[in-house]
Amino acid sequence: MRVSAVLVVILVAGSSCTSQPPQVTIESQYANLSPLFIGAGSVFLKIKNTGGRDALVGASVASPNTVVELHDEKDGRMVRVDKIVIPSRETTDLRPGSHHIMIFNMPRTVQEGSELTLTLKFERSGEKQVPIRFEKEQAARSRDGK
Ligand SMILES: [Cu+2]
Repeated sequence: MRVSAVLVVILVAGSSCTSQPPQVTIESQYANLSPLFIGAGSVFLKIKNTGGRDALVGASVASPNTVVELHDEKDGRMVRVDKIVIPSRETTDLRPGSHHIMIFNMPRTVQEGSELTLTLKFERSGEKQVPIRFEKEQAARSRDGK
């Protein structure tokens, strides 16, 4: 008796975790006007991700001359980065002294109390808009609560 059965085993394990879509929400956002440079400010927020991994790859505001950059801080100095990795099932905190978003060359009409709509661009989630309100640096700092 000849046995010529072929067993095909399809493994569906392994990659299921990374292929899961990200579930990104933005929380606790606030913005500081720069005390040093007119028209510059920094934005801090939390990116909550209950799904698969993602990355923040850019940001913009709807003002033609305004430049928005992603920054990190290394050895007390700010450096521009191309992306901020948003791990799966974690909350990524953009905060003073760490990753943050910088806005340069804002219109002169932007001052304390002004609001702008910031558009965040994610590698996998696409664009997400978030309203930000500019505060005095002092007021924002005290929020960290030490
Ligand atoms: Cu910066």
